[in-house]
Amino acid sequence: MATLFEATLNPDDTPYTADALVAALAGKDVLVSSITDRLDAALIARLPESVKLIAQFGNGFDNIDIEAAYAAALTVTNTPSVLTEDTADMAMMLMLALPRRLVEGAEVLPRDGSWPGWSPTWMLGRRLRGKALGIVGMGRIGSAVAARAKSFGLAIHYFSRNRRPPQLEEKLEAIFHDDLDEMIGAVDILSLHTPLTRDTHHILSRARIARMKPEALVVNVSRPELIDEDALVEAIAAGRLGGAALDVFESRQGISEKLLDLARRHRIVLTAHMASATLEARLEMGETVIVNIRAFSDGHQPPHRVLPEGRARA
Ligand code: 8YV
Repeated sequence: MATLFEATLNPDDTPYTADALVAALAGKDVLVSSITDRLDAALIARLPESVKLIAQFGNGFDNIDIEAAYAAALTVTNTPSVLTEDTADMAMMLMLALPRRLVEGAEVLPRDGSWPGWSPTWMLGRRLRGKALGIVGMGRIGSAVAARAKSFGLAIHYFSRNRRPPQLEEKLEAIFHDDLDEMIGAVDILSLHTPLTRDTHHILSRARIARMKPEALVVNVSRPELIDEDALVEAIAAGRLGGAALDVFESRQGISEKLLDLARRHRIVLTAHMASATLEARLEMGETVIVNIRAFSDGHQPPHRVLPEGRARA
């Protein structure tokens, strides 16, 4: 981007405050944002008039008030597809990590080499094959997770706003549920792949957590706000739920002590919002941002335009 455009970079990766962002955008045409930039209606109202495009470096765009941007005649784009496979890999890794005690197994080895050796009941976990996986949101990432999970011998169940075509269901042997509550009560692992919207905030609510099987696991590589985290932590701590593997969790006030405690006790696996963090994905995300900017600045509809809910693409 620095080669192609007159780019002003945020060199130390510390998210800008609203004031600093507005100041940095004086006279600029494009804002390349990421998930750490909160572009709410108030911030959008303060953007300099020169700014016409918000080119998000990311698939998710819940940090942007899309309605407000649209009303202000700003174009918003994102970078879908290029991080699908890496994110699905991470979901699969987390799905295996808890039942197969991956983190515990890596930590238990004494650093001084004094490990006494193997025994038949050493590090017993639980088998993944034969379990039922419930996918919430069968979009690109959800489908990529389902394809992997099928080859690991999991039975695929899904809940999605729109039922997927029969060819896909057949390929994945996926069972569609139009009732999320009912699916939640039937699966051993629940993996969340829906974007964060007004409708999906706390989609895994306290009431739904209470419906889960007592040994069930929750996997989340999407957004923390999809889960009522207090309810999740309480259920796991009380032994009413098997555990959780979370790449995303509430951290605005620091990671909660209760969450950390369950992680120390290996009831929860926590990773550092890294599901799409491969060199390949980051480069392709950058390329996609450039394609969006180029198309827009040449007067074309950028390929990855994001519109408010219910508005068809022009
Ligand atoms: C990235 C993500 O961390 O794309 C997303 O929606 O959550 C992550 O893959 C993010 O894109 C950085 O802006």
